[in-house]
Amino acid sequence: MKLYIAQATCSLAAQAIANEIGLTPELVHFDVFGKSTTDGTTFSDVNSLLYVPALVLDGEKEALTETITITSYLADQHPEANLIPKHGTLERARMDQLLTFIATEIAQKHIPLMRKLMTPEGIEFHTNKLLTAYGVLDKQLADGRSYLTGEQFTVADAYVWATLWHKRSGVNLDHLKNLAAYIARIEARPAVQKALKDEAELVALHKERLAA
Ligand SMILES: N[C@@H](CCC(=O)N[C@@H](CS)C(=O)NCC(=O)O)C(=O)O
Repeated sequence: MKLYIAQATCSLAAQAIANEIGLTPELVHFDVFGKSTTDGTTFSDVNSLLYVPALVLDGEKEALTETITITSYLADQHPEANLIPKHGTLERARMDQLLTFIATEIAQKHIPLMRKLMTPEGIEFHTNKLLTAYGVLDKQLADGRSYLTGEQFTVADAYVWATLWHKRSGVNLDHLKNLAAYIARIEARPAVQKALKDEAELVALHKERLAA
């Protein structure tokens, strides 16, 4: 399978989950600004919205898109990795609730801030929404649990880590100590470190090819 990624984006969640499972998808880098890909694919043919992550499964023409869908699909296919609760359970409904919260209250709130697309009122609105959302996560971690839903690392943790863009958005999270300790735990995971290393190597290769 082929996983389309972009530098320092939500595609890191899909990489981390693939690594946790031990999958080795072929990684293709999409340059969000220049629009080229490392393998020469026209990315709009993969995802007309030009969003990563996009996963092309073996034998499938149409890519699977949306971070939640890709990470959940991979995790569902490998229940032995314990990255997501089983479909049809209350635990799964709560996981889906959390993933939707991360997508809508965190990831998509960051993007216009990072891209400097907002009026002062918009900046204040989105900043407050992000502070509230991260505050909710910090509170959830206050009982000393290692990860958002307990002791088990899940797709939700991969997604929070991959979208921790507060520095680029200008949102100060220094007061959220539980969150900081939790992120450090995630960053210590070999699967997460491998995702960063693979991404950095691929981005460097892409730059070299463009410069040649
Ligand atoms: N709804 C999509 C949005 C994904 C998304 O926003 N991807 C960003 C990176 S995190 C992207 O590819 N942006 C490229 C662009 O806007 O051109 C999802 O949740 O996966």
